[in-house]
Amino acid sequence: MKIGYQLIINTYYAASSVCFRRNIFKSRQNSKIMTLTVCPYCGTGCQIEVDYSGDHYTVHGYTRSAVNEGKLCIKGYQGLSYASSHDRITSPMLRSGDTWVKVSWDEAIDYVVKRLKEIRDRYGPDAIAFQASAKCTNEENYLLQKIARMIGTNNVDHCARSCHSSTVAGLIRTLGTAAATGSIKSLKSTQTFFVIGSNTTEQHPIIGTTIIKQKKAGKKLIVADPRRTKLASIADVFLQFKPGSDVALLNSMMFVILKRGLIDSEFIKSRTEGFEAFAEEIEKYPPELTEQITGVPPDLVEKAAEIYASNRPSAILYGMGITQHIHGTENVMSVSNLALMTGNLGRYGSGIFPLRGQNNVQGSSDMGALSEFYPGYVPPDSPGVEKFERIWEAKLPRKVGLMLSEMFDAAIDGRVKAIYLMGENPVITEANLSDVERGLKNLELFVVQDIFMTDTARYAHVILPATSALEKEGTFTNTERRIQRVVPVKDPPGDARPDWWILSQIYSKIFDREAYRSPEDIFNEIRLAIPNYSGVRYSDLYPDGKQWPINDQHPEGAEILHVDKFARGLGRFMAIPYKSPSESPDEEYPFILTTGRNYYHWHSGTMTRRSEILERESPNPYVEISVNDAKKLSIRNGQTITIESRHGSIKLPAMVTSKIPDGIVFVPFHFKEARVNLLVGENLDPYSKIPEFKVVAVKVKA
Ligand SMILES: Nc1nc2c(c(=O)[nH]1)N[C@H]1C(S)=C(S)[C@@H](COP(=O)(O)OP(=O)(O)OC[C@H]3O[C@@H](n4cnc5c(=O)[nH]c(N)nc54)[C@H](O)[C@@H]3O)O[C@H]1N2
Ligand SMILES: Nc1nc2c(c(=O)[nH]1)N[C@H]1C(S)=C(S)[C@@H](COP(=O)(O)OP(=O)(O)OC[C@H]3O[C@@H](n4cnc5c(=O)[nH]c(N)nc54)[C@H](O)[C@@H]3O)O[C@H]1N2
Ligand code: SF4
Ligand SMILES: [Mo]
Repeated sequence: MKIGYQLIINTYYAASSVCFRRNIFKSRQNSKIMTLTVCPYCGTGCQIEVDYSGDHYTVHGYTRSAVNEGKLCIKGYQGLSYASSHDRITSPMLRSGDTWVKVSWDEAIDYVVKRLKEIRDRYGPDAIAFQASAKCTNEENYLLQKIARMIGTNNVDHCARSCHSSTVAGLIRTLGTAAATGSIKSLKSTQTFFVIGSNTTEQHPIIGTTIIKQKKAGKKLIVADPRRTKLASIADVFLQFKPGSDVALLNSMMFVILKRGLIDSEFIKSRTEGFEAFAEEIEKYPPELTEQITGVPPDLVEKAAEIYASNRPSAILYGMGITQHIHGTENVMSVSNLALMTGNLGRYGSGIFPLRGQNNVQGSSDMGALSEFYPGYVPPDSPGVEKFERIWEAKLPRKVGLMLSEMFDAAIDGRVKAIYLMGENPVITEANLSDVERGLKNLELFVVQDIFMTDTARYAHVILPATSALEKEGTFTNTERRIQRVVPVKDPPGDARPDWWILSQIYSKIFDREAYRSPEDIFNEIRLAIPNYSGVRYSDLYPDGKQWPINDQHPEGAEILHVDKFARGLGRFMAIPYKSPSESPDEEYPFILTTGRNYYHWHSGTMTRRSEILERESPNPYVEISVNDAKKLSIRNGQTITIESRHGSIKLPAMVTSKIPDGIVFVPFHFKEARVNLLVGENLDPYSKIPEFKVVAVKVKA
């Protein structure tokens, strides 16, 4: 029986030299005391209630949550067991030859501080690079970027580079803010969903469920994806198109909207700029012509355009199919054009939803764990940096730093001598893997702060054991800008310590400053640093989170952005011509490889592959190939085949499926047994430096 929710006060939480008391929201359900926290997986940010006792997790969705209303996907229910896995790292370690020896925290931290100072003094601050983590809290990311910048370098970045960096580059140019413009709740008022390059039911399942429910209630659904996703199979219009041809497809939809007079002229006149040059560009994309590029029949483009523009409010939801291209930023700006010309911004139920991937990638970006932005998206060369010089009492660097995708090359050619990496696993997840490994081997200092001995950690000189999201305090910001409290539900294993505590010790010793006492202590500084976070107290974020901006104008936060005016003033149209991807199929490499994810696993698999149930559902690597192509190449379902690109080759079992069209193969990047990023080259988007994970020319050999 559920007895209901209550506040259990004075829960005691200790981390070595720091001890503090917290008010923690608990409920008694049956005989268990459930702790309210946030799911550590995707950017949806579902609130979960967890009990961990007797080596077993009981998990419920929090029914009062504005995000998930009690629902969870399989990773929320079955994916938490990684935290109690027997092979967590439990002690700091220093390399000694080919192995590592356990040391005390004092020894490990003194060593890291001494080596960082030596390298800075010898080679300059830009010889050090920091990799932050969207798995970690806002407070932890804020602290890591602060350390980097106080050392004197903007070489600090994280996995947003491989993910939504093109969203940041694109939407800041067109709207002024790079975040979802509406709330998850507002999608209940959406009349038309346009899902492009997002496998929502597998990658943001709770948002996917909302779309399915709304579709069943009579709302319209358009899906654009090279693969027949679950949403594609129930869509009113499915635009199955060639990977990398998004701009041509979007321009042709906009051509139809313009020709049929379905634009919102009043909105364009009063709230936007640049329409004429943009309109001139899309004139060149009649659907009959773009069919040669996209492969989509003109009548489908016309139908999609008409539904999107006339059944308003319409919302565009997009993912990596849009962002992970050498034209990722232009794809994003194209999406923005479509919403602007139809007035689908600033109104409830409309909007643009870049579905943020990691649990805290929105927050890590807000915190300035990006080499081109200080906290709150302040560029390094702008006068805004003076504020940080005041708050941090330090002289700060003014030139853009190295991006994640550039750090390994810089390690190869010796510009970077030390990398401090927190919570990333680039040896599986970065593009152009052979260069990543060459770079890591070349470093004088490589510090890895993780919860497991990852494939990347094997290159480390120092390993620092962190606590997981289930063992620490702080805040995550989800895909709808909701800042939510993360609360410990179990004790950390061995001598693992929270990331914020480790960073705070290093900060205190490098700069001879007082260490932070708690995540709340750091959050209070974040409020001073970032205007969008300024108006909320840490204690007011629990049990319900709040959506930024939270400031004097929006004391309770804001569900919808750009209501009266855009963050940059006027919304800006961009004229975007279609350009082909960096690799196209040819005689030698006749297939297009596109990469991504599945429902059960998470990125490099360090977390989900430790869950017996998730691993049972998806135990092996695989490559999806069409029934026709398999027949032509005499490939049987399950047969091990070779996929080879200009950059490398892997062997893995074939999954013969009608989900994928002829000429395209798909490989999820979760499996270290078949690292697909050995096949992905070094081509980057010029604005955002995101790698082209979605289009690689390959050959397939039986
Ligand atoms: N289960 C699970 N969930 C996750 C993750 C995970 O690893 N596992 N990762 C999280 C993270 S960090 C992220 S960023 C999100 C990513 O979430 P998504 O973006 O939804 O995931 P992807 O599988 O990378 O790609 C999405 C879709 O893009 C399509 N696509 C491929 N090429 C193109 C193209 O050229 N154009 C278009 N329009 N579409 C194309 C693919 O067929 C795929 O259906 O998921 C988050 N959620
Ligand atoms: N081919 C291909 N490659 C891709 C993509 C693709 O679509 N195709 N997608 C890209 C995208 S969108 C993303 S976001 C990246 C993801 O790339 P990564 O961020 O490198 O992937 P993860 O496996 O999530 O790595 C997170 C690491 O953090 C550790 N960790 C978990 N919790 C904590 C914690 O609390 N503290 C600390 N210190 N560590 C913790 C985990 O053990 C793991 O090692 O991959 C990119 N790579
Ligand atoms: S949808 Fe995302 S946040 Fe919600 S339970 Fe699933 S993985 Fe966790
Ligand atoms: Mo991501």
